Amino acid sequence: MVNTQSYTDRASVHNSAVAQRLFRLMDSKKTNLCASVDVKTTNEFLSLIDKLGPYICLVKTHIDIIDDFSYEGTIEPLLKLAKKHQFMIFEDRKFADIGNTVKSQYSGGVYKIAQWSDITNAHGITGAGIVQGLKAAAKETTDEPRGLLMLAELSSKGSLAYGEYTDKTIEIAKTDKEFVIGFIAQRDMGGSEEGFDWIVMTPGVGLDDKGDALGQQYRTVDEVVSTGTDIIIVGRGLFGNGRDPEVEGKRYRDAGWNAYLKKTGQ
Ligand code: S5P
Repeated sequence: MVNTQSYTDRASVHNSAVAQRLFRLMDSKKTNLCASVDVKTTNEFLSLIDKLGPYICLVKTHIDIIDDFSYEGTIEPLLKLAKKHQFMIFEDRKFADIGNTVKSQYSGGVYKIAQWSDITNAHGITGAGIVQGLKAAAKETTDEPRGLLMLAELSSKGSLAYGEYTDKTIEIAKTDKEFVIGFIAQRDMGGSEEGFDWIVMTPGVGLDDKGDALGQQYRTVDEVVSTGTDIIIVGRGLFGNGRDPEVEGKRYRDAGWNAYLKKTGQ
């Protein structure tokens, strides 16, 4: 059953400090829009985020596609923008290895994701050790709260993540309901029936396009929110094809918020 409680009500009962903060932020800024900023240079990245900042609750990064990445040049200004505009950060790393390996990948290397990203995500393919490994890395790296999303379903054509795979990924999520805050999925994952409160974030959202040439498939904001999405993830719909990120940011923010008000009967 789709969760029809308000974000604020959910904030007051959630086990995770990351989820509480996110829900409160969404209600205070009146937005459930996550901007996916897949661009190649630090300049483009920061200038896009500065423009989209007022309309979003979350920025989703693929930090490894930035050609001129540096911690000082890319991450420090990103953290300043997060303060200025009040949004949280989600590195879409899609971890998919054994616990011991993801532990090092999350905390170390060039990107040091656990230091700066509030939320990250992982595939269930290797089993529940991935949750334990990532949680251990978060605890060793920082005192700030961190949250994990499990990839239960994907938006792309021919994805193998459905049926039993999705069900088993939900079982993995249940192994730690403080660290795992929800799913990347296309619909409600049954949280509210079972006493869990999963946050469902959905990519593959577009108001103008049906998909791309490489298997991406888009659904509309109303479609995804009415079937259980809490946060809409939009990338090229906001800035691709010469689109104006300020115009589109406002448009997707309003569409997402109106769909949420409709779903929760407010
Ligand atoms: O199922 C998925 C999961 C993810 S995280 N489908 C996706 O498209 N994504 C990510 O969402 C993808 O990696 C990309 O960063 C973003 C979608 O971007 P868009 O430009 O197609 O909106």
